[in-house]
Amino acid sequence: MKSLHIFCIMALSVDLVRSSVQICQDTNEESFTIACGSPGKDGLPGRDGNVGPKGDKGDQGPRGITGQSGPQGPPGVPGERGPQGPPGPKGDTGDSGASALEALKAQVNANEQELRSLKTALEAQKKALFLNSRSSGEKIYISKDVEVTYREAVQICSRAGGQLASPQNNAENDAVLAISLEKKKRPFLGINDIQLEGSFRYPNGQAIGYSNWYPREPNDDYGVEDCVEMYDTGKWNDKNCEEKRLVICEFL
Ligand code: MAN
Ligand code: CA
Ligand code: CA
Repeated sequence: MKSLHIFCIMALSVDLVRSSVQICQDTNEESFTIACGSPGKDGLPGRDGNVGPKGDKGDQGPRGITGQSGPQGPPGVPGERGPQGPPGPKGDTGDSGASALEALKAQVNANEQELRSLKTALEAQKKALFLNSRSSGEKIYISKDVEVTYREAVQICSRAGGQLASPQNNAENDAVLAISLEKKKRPFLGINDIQLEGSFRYPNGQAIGYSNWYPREPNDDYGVEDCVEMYDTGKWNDKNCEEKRLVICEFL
């Protein structure tokens, strides 16, 4: 059988040229059986073979010479419009125009009512401010009807956006006096000599340019008087800052 195989392979090398030898694949054995009879008729074309294994990657070719880039080309033609998408989900039922108008009218009415009550409140505030404040020139003085230490009084006025009353002329002194008489309480002024004994200054640290001391004041009694109170005559007396006096703030 082996010798026949060898013989046939030899014959194949000669006979393939003449196409006179039929090569058939035996599906059971992994070998080819070559029938070496007289040449028959050509058979039907065989089935395509299986795809062979992938070959090795080839070597990289030589790098090309970089050419100069040419001018930019014209913009491309716009693409065709895509197909229309499916219709979206149905929207919520909208208000009718009439009910929207009613809602708007109700809102306007509510706004008008709020405006009326704000105006009323503003008038009341103006009245209260007029009754509780005194103005002199640019300054407005307003009292918080409480008696506290100097430090607390400074805090109250500062938090309100003003400062402790510091009259700089007779008119301003009179405005502060009017509030003091109305409240029947002596106020503390913002003026003090806390920083340097005998050197009275405004809250901003500037030396005072106006004073209205009671006779023989300031006397720094017991060496503890660095704040200033106003008597019911409008005259000033230096006093212990730990005493409690009326709060009168000034606003510019
Ligand atoms: C008290 C205090 C002092 C003031 C004298 C005036 O002792 O009010 O501040 O200077 O009276 O006699
Ligand atoms: Ca003093
Ligand atoms: Ca004094």
